[in-house]
Amino acid sequence: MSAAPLVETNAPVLRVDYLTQPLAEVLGDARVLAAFGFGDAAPVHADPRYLRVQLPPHGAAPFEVWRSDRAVEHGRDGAIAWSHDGALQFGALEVEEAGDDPDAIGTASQEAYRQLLAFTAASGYPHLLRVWNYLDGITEGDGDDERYKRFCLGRGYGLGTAIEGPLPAATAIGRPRPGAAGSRLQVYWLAARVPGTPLENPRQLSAYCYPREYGPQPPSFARAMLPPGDLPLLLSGTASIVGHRSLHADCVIAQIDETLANFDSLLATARARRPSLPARFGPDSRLKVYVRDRDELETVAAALDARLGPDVPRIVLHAAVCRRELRVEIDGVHR
Ligand code: 3EB
Repeated sequence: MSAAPLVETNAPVLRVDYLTQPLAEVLGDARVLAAFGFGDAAPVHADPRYLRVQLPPHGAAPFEVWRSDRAVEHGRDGAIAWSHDGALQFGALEVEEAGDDPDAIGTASQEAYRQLLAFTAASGYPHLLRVWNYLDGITEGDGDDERYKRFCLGRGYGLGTAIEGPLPAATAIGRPRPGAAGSRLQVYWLAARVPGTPLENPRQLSAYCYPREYGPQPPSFARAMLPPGDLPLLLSGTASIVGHRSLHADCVIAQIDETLANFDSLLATARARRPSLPARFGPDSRLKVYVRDRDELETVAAALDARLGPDVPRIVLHAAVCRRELRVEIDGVHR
């Protein structure tokens, strides 16, 4: 007769949806691990599962909601807001930049990653799957003093021996307003009790191997993370970079096409591990699109309408990418 059921009843479930109902209703669902609102018009709410990300959306943005299939616990521990469902943890942390520190962003990122690692380890979710980093004035400063490069250095120190990997998938994006007194680094993450599989993209040099010209500390992230079980593929911020070079500095449309070609290649890599993943983005993908110039928001939205059609849910945000010549970056999840 039939063997014992192969269904792993404890297997985590994770759904990402873009929802337009009121925030109170979204957070009323006890299975919600995390919810994000975009732009200054997004509500403020004390629930530790909710985070406002101050990137202005193109048009009205929905909430981005990450849901489990079981009851979620949540709370705060010092500066860290957390939630977990027994298998997965979301955490969020903000670190103020000290006004009198010439390397305020480096100091803040080191502190953020030190706290992040201590918390994930102590709480029993030591496997970092995905991290999002938001900073002000990301390309301000020159040479090795550029703020993104200082961020990478601080992140490297904060990671300590964890920098040896496995590294999480990640996004590092700038808030579009210029850096000012009162800047703060916002970091949030998804961690798990069991590890995922980091993936690299054969069209791109691994970011952690970027040559010295991009800064003293190569960026510490993997191109994607394939979590265990049936969880969606977690896609890092992806731009018009082939090898380690930025391409098409003068054309946002060409940058979009190069970025989508990078995703084709990344999805092919993921499908070698999990053949059930679709080869192209579709109705179960969720994309976030970051556009540097306000004037190009509409162009990018229209180009994606033409390339992806209406069936691939996406949110277009005004944000600064971490290389000055990059006009657009896309991240998301895929299943
Ligand atoms: C790139 O491919 C674009 O420093 O965490 C993308 C995703 C980028 C994450 C990070 C940076 C980061 O190099 C930039």
